[in-house]
Amino acid sequence: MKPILKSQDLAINGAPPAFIEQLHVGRPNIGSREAFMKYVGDIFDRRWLSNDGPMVQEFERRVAAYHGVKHCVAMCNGTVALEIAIRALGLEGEVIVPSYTFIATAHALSWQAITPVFADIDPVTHNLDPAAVRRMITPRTTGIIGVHLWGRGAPVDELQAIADEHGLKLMFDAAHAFGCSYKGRMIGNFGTCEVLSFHATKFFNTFEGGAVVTNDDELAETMRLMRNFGFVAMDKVVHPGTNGKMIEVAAAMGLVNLDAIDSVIDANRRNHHTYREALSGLPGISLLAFDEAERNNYQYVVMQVGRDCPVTRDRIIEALHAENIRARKYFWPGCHNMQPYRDLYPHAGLLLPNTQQVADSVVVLPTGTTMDSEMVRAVAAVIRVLVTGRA
Ligand code: T4K
Repeated sequence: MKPILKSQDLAINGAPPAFIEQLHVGRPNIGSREAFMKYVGDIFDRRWLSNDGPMVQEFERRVAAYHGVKHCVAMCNGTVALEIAIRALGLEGEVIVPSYTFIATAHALSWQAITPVFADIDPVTHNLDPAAVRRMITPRTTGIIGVHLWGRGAPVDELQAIADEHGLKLMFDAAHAFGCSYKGRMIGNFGTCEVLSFHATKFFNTFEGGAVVTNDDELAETMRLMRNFGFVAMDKVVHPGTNGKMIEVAAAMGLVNLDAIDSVIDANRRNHHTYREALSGLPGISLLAFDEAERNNYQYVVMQVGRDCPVTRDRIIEALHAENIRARKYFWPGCHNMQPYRDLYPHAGLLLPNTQQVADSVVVLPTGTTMDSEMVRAVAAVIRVLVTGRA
């Protein structure tokens, strides 16, 4: 598709928007380069690159303190952190998850021969619908993994009540929820444990990385063993395990980015509010809101295209891409429609009407520290022209 706008339509103070080249969902936020280089120098001087080094230990302490949780067990990425948490909790058989999530939530189960059973979401919150979770429980169900989608808390209390009633384990995929709160309490304190992702595209990154945060001493100890092949001491393995360790240079990036976190959240908040203002009044266009009484990271700007919008969601995506604005259809088409799971559940769509509807309507727009208000208004201008036919 050709760009729908000529560059002068988007000109700001007469200048064409060269920055349009760079607008991606998931552009990494990067803290002080000088501080990072200094840390790398320290790592080289110590010649300690991995295996529970001092940077990783410091990073774990700071992440745990930030979330007000007893333990942070840092890992090489969020997917391995999910796998280790699932195994440490002893999940097996079937585990209930949303289909409307990144594929890693489902893969972390099926990779361990556990069947992910997809429950529908609430069309307003995009999080698991507790009534749908209840409907999916069978004698083989051993647990529930809630996802705090977009950083907005899943219905923790309702899911905990279901888990207690049926003797199920409850954990959360909190990959989107670093630094967020639910009912005033920081994420990290819900279920038996919660899993964070620090992937490059997350608002807080360690290049690649993840962690399990928990208040359960025994579980934390088991996961520490599991991420390092089960070694308890030199030449002594006491538990089955894998290589899930975070490396020192990743922890250094994490420390630098922790120092910058307030300014990143400020930029995301500002961008979110600018989008809200710039997109207001467009027919069929709405922006997912954050509860300002909670702590939010605002890392995802989630626009929904309703049936009353004169243009379709896919046409909007196409037009944005033609302008080099790499908006995303997260998490279309839903895990249940991805090859490995579509074959497993050919009729899952019948049980997941809200998942289908939300997955078909979402456009995630670029944000983060690489964008300022002018850029946000330029992205909104493309959408406005498309929807109204006027600049
Ligand atoms: N659970 C949930 C709910 C998750 O969302 C995720 C990850 C996980 C679990 C698993 O955690 P990790 O194992 O990943 O730690 C991206 C990320 O790869 C993935 O981490 C993330 N969720 C997901 C939401 O987004 P893609 O397929 O969109 O990635 P990709 O390569 O298309 O990158 C997205 C955009 O970011 C591109 O337009 C370019 C830009 N980008 C990307 C990278 C890596 C950059 O500008 N710089 C970069 O370095 O999955």
